[in-house]
Parts: sequence; C-alpha cells; structure tokens
Amino acid sequence: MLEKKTLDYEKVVLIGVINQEQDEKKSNEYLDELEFLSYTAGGEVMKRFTQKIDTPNPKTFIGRGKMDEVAAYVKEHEIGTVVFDDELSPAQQKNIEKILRCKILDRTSLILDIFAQRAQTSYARTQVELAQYEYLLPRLAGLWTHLERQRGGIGMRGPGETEIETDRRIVRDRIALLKKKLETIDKQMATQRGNRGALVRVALVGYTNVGKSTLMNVISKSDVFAENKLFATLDTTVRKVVIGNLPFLLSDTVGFIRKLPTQLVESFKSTLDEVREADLLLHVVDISHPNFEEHIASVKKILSEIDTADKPTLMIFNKIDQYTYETIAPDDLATERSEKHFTIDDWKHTWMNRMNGQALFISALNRENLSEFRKKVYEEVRKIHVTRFPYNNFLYPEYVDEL
Ligand SMILES: Nc1nc2c(ncn2[C@@H]2O[C@H](COP(=O)(O)OP(=O)(O)OP(=O)(O)O)[C@@H](O)[C@H]2O)c(=O)[nH]1
Ligand SMILES: [Mg+2]
Repeated sequence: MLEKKTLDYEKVVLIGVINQEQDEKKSNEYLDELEFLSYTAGGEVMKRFTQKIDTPNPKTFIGRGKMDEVAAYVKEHEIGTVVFDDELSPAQQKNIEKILRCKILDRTSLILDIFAQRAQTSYARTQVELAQYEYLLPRLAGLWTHLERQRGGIGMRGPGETEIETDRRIVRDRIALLKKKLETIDKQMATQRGNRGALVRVALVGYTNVGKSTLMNVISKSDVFAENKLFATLDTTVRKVVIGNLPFLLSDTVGFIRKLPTQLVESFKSTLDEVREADLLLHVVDISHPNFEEHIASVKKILSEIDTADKPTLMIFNKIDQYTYETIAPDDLATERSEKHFTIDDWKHTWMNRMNGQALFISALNRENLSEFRKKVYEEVRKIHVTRFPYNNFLYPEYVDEL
C-alpha cells in the first residue's frame, strides 16, 4: 500500500532565482518552502534549478540557456510539473509551457491548488473557487488548461475540473455569482459572530504549520485537524474555553505564508474577520524554524493588510522542544556570535524586551510551559473581560492553575 502511495506522487521540478534581494542561501530557503508546498499538493521534487538574474526575462522568466537545460531534464525524466517560486505573467506562462510541454505552475497557483484540495466546507470551497477564477481570468487565452484539464493532479483541482470554461464571459459571470454567494454567507457569519455575545474573543494567528491547531487542541480539548503539511486548517474553528473561572472564545484559523496570493486574502475576508474582530491575538511562531523571524514579518504584513496590526498581541514561541542552535568552541576566536548561536534564553531575553513582557516560550506538543501560558492568557483576557462586565468582578476567584 505504502509503495502505491509513493507512486502516486507527481514528479516535480522547482525553479528559483538568485538576485539582489535574495542571495543563494535565501533562495534555497524559499525553495525548501516551495518543496514543502509541492509535497503538500502531492508532488515529489526531483530537481531544483536556480539562476542568477536581476531582471526576469519578459518572455520566459529565466534565460534561454537555462530554459534549454530545464527542458532537457524535463524530457529525459518525464517531469509532469514545473513550479516557479515567483509569480509568472500570463504571457510568460504561455511561452514556457510551449517550450517545456508540461504543466507550469507558479507559487500562487500551487497555493491555490492546495487550498482547493483542502477546502472541506462549501464556504471554504466557494472562497477558493473565487480566488482561482480571479487568478485564471487574465490567463485564459492559450492556457494549458484546455489541453490538460482531464489529466487531473497538481494545479488541476478546482473550477476547471468538471467543465472546460475558456470563455471570459462565463468566468466573469461565475465570479459575480460566487461573490454574491459569499456575500450572503458573510452576512450569516457576521450575525453568528454577533450572537456570540460579549465574551472576549481570542484568535490564534501565525505562519502555516507553526502549531496553532495543536495549541488549540491542547487548551480547548477540542479536536482540530493538525498535520505536518501546509494549510492543514482552512476553516475557522471557534471554541469556548474556560481558564480558571474565566470563559472566553478561542478561534483557530487559516495559516499565513510568504507571498500569500492577494486573491486568497480577499476571498478569505470573512474567515479573516474572525481575526479582525478579535480582542486579543496569540501570534504563534515556530521557533525551531530557521526563518522564524521572517515568518513573523510576513504574518505582521498580512495582519496590517487586514487592519489588525495594532491589536493587543501575545507572541507565543512554540516548538521549543525542537529548537537547536550552533555553539562556538572556546578556542574558536574567529567565529562571531550571531543569532544562530542564540539559546532559548537569549531569545527570551530579546523578545521579552521587544514585546514588553508579552512573549511566551512553549511546546504545545510536549506541554512545556503550558501553565505559564494559561496564566498569561488568563491575565490578558481578564483585563479585557472586566472592562466589559464591570459588575461581575467578584465572579472570578483567585486563579488556580490546573496543569
Ligand atoms: N516538535 C514540535 N512539533 C509541534 C509542536 N506543536 C505542533 N507541532 C507539530 O507541527 C505540525 C503542525 O501543527 P499544526 O497544529 O497543524 O499547525 P498549524 O499552525 O495549525 O498549521 P496550518 O493549519 O497548516 O496553518 C504538526 O505535525 C504538529 O504535530 C511542538 O510544540 N513541538
Ligand atoms: Mg491548523
């Protein structure tokens, strides 16, 4: 059975560039993430190609020589899909497809594909479908879709699966329809949120795969889907949680990623409303990831795009059990100490200063420092709660830690 499963993976090649903004190391890290995305979508990466270019070739993105190299590899190894780390213009996509004669995806279409694969509820499916059509619209003419749709697999799930619709008008009508449908659901969801009363609302936010759902499960004893793949969670889950004697609502929602397609941010507006309307954000970070600081920046950028950058926030550094750092030998005088030599205590010091004490270091998996976490969340929620229920203060006795 296992063997069959491995056979089902599509052969994929990745292409990235090295330029002034991203040196070789950065470019490689981005390709690591792209490989994880491909794997999540059902692809096995056979090879990576990178090229040093400052301005992409307007016709083929990478240079002609490199393209020939890729084409030879694709032909020889029967590669089904080539994924570019950067967004391709419709013209580039079309030209490259002509040369390579296989499916050409970019980061955006790969992420959209994973979302399509993962969308469970009709609401999530509608949101993804809208985002996919919006991505598709400028790319309709001459796209590989009409040749390859029937084959299925990576990049093929979603709107085109059932019908080949190459007519822009049909797509535009469909977009209008989906928007209307979403509007109706949005209204229902807004009412639902309104009906929840004045309880304090706390939202877990963070980069994808950092452990938001795991943490949600640990604190609320609920059963939210958590998995070592990207975008395990698409729909928002809201649970009532009680710490000590204090009830509040906790929501777990879609994870963020570098260069999250704008089409997705827009069509997931209502899912993100949960974050927008929260009183307190728990920004979960995977401290064991080498790029965690960049992840924090990506999340902050998306938060500011949805106007939530100024909300009270606790930084939750998760996966401390998995954190590793490099050491410098006492006789090594040449190596300069940098962040990769930081211990967890060094990071604690740094972030406690930066966040004015609003930072926690935990392992949701091993349940490390969870009592400290609960205590801090309790304090923060309580601060907000007492402003809302000023006469109820006596209802909350001294906090007794349960863990
Ligand atoms: N080592 C370690 N692994 C963890 C910890 N917390 C979560 N994980 C693992 O990290 C992976 C991702 O966890 P999820 O809870 O699905 O992450 P998420 O942030 O909800 O991810 P998305 O829904 O995809 O955005 C899973 O394999 C978890 O078991 C932790 O404290 N330590
Ligand atoms: Mg999740």
